[in-house]
Amino acid sequence: MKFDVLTLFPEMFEPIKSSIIGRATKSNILEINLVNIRDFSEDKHGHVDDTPYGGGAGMLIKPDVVYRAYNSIEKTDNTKVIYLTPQGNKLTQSKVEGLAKFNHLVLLCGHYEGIDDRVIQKIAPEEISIGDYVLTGGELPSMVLIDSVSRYVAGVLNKDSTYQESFEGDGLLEYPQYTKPEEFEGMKVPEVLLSGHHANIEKWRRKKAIENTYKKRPELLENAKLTREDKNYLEELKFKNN
Ligand code: 4GX
Repeated sequence: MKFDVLTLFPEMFEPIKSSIIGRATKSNILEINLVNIRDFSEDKHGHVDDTPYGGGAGMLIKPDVVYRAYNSIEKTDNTKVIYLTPQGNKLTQSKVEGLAKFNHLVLLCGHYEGIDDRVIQKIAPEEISIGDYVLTGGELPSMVLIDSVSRYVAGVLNKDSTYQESFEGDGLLEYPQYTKPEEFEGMKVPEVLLSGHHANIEKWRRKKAIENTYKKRPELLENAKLTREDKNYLEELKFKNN
């Protein structure tokens, strides 16, 4: 999978050169190409922004500069162009899964007060927001998108393919996990996890995932994929908590 990132601050992307995403780029499973919008300024001073018509605070990125940067990127029929903005569609896990079906994402990062609207009209990217809060630019949202989408690219995570099907696609929170020591500050690891009885372990984990979701994010249960047995357990929990 290839990501082309259009940004005025390519140096902000150091964090995704470490850890899992860094390893995946080094082994050519992912390609992250940072394109500096400033390189497409034709101004003798390298200016990329200017004041807004009609007045107001701050600076806007000039449309022609962004358009030249955008046109420098080769697209295919499997390319999707995205503009990170608080006005966009929310980046949810199902959105992430959908984006992972493309093999080329072009991410446009605004900064300052944003980008001249005409080039947004011209490019017609999908607008995506990572959440209802205001950041200083689209760089952190781009990194969030790259990180979350990359988890779906084969070979990025070292886990067997059944994991995602059994625990991630169902919209529940995770079950609690434990490692050594067997006792920490007087708290023991649940007995079932030491039993080696895999069917019982799976049942226990499923119940804990449901319990966790019910206690911490009950609204997620509306869209969770629950079996008859899950629903029975949920009713039991509701009864106990009333
Ligand atoms: N989820 N930002 C974009 C620049 C900007 C300003 C005005 C358009 C209009 C954000 C978010 C986010 C901050 C990215 C402002 N663009 N992006 N930037 N939340 O807050 O995606």
